[in-house]
Amino acid sequence: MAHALRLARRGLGNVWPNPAVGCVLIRDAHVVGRGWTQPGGRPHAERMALDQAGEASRGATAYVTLEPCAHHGRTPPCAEALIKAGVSRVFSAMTDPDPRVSGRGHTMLQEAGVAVQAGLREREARALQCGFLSRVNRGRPWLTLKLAASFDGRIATASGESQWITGPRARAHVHALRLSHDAVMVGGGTARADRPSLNVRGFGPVRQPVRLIVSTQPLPDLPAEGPDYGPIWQLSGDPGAFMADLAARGVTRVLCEGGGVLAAALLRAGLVDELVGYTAGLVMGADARPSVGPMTVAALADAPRFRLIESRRIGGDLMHRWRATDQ
Ligand code: AOF
Ligand code: ZN
Repeated sequence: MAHALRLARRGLGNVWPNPAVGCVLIRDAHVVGRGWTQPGGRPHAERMALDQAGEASRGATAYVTLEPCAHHGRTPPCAEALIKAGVSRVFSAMTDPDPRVSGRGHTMLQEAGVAVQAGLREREARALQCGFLSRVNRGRPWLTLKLAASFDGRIATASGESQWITGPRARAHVHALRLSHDAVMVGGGTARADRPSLNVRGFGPVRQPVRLIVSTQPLPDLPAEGPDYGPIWQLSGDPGAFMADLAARGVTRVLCEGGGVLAAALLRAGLVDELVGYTAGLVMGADARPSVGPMTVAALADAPRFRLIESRRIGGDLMHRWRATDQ
């Protein structure tokens, strides 16, 4: 299952609106098939693993990071495919919250005589599936807020100079972070001032994230959609409402890259699930621009709280990740 979880991770950011699932087929202590959800969400992980295994799937054990699906989409359900292929045992990490599945996949397998054990490494599977779970259960995408700033939390000098605060290694890491999200979001001010590319570079041909710009003003001229750029969607109004709208359009994971005004609005609305900070060894002082704009926090108890989940050195900078305390 650990192997299946690692395979599943490959789909993050390029399988929306579907979850990123991994599947490993074992027979006689050998891996006979490995699969993960393909770009765009299809084929599903199990289909890929079964195709790889061919006849070797007969009598095999499947490790799947999500309950195999039970609904008829463009292709037959994975539960049925596993049964037909003669898989004799299925370990799944968690039940699929999609109302078309939600337990039916496990039941279908059991009724066909396949031994099913659900809940293996469930905590890790849920953490990996946070975007899909958020879309289905909360009706909004998972939101990661990334801030690259000086030691004292500043993102530009008073005159607006911001290139570069963090080093090349940290900036390359941001591209990997973008790659694992369905969409990359910035505020209108940042879009006009910095003209950020909001694309993924350095990973070969990939499914580019949707570019999201939060602004009521007309957008600046930005590169057209193509192999190097995702589509552009303009958003405005109440953050809770546009986040719900994004989920309705299938988006499961959003990475917001500022600026300070948008970051403050998202934090104030309690919409930020994860913070990713890149902190540089540079001090700019209170007259420089802050990474988060005014939030009018009256008491410390009203400030959104996060718990540290990872910290490490990247090049000459510090990368740190934090989860909202309710996540
Ligand atoms: C699986 N394996 O790899 C994935 C699953 O639109 P469809 O027909 O592709 O179905 C999407 C639903 O299938 C999705 O909402 C989720 O319930 C499940 N995703 N299931 O067995 C997979 N990605
Ligand atoms: Zn399926």
